[in-house]
Amino acid sequence: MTKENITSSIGKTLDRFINNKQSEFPFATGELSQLLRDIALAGKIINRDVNKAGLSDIAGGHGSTNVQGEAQQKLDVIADQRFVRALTNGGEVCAIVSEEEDEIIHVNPNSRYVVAMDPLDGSSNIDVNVSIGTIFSIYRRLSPVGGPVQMEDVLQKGINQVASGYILYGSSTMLVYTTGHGVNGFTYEPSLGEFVLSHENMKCPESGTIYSINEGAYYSFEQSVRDYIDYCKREKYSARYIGSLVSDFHRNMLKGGIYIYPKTESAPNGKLRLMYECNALAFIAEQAGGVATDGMDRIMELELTELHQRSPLFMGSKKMVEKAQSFR
Ligand code: AHM
Ligand code: MG
Repeated sequence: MTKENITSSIGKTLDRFINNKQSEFPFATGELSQLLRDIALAGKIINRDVNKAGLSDIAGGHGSTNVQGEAQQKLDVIADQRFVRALTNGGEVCAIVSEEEDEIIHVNPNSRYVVAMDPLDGSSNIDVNVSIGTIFSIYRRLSPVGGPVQMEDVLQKGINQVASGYILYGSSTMLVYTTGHGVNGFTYEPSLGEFVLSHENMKCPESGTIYSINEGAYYSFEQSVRDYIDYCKREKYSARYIGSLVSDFHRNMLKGGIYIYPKTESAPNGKLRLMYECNALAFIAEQAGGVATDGMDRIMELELTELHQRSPLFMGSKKMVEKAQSFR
């Protein structure tokens, strides 16, 4: 074993990693650490559900729509319930905003943290055994602890996030998170029931050759986006689009690439939700050395005026996002 192997933290469990990190902050109270553990627990439960979806009666449509009018899958609804239950029982959050719920869910008024999440992203892939993910974002409330949660506690800019992350249910299950001190990834070891550190201090290459966009909508994109796609083709880049944001983002972060969900004719503000999709992943992207914009401005500095607000998203390797924006 080399010295490098011995000093690396690879193989450490998520619990131990979180504990060690907490002790690096002298006044940490442990609430955020516990909250991250609660999220990991919900992730394990959803992982179990996702893995046996084809065998139990939880695949397919739920017959309902969410606040944005999108058809909900049974697993969307189950994942939402799992998270809300885990975070409610954990007691570390005062409010939850979920893609699947119209309004703020008020939880423990004596807690300091707000969680925004997409419990199961990539709805169109749930039924067909393709990778899907959970996305989460954590804020500290602005109003005093003990009182009712206010809209201002929830509608905070992405730069106020204290932590964010995602769980990817892929060929293996991974939890990736940041608290603003780099990005670390943990692979789930099912026989141990533990997330184990596998990707320490993840970094997004400055440039790459993968572009991820739903090219089927080419003719409803702005001319500048079409021009960038044409550029990618001339450069013989690889087109890779899973249609699950977490999976497309994760691959591009590891290999170097760009993910784009621009404005379209039918979605003039883009499709993705600013709070719990764009901001959450933008924090990870930036912490890994990447970039996230709406095609012009930094995602994490955009004003929020409503819970389920949408935004265009250009995210990934720094030089690729800059190049895409140069066609404007
Ligand atoms: P969802 O939250 O309803 O699952 O929608 C978000 C998903 C992203 O994961 C994915 O990148 C995108 O929608 C795909 O949309 P499209 O099918 O328009 O390409
Ligand atoms: Mg989503």
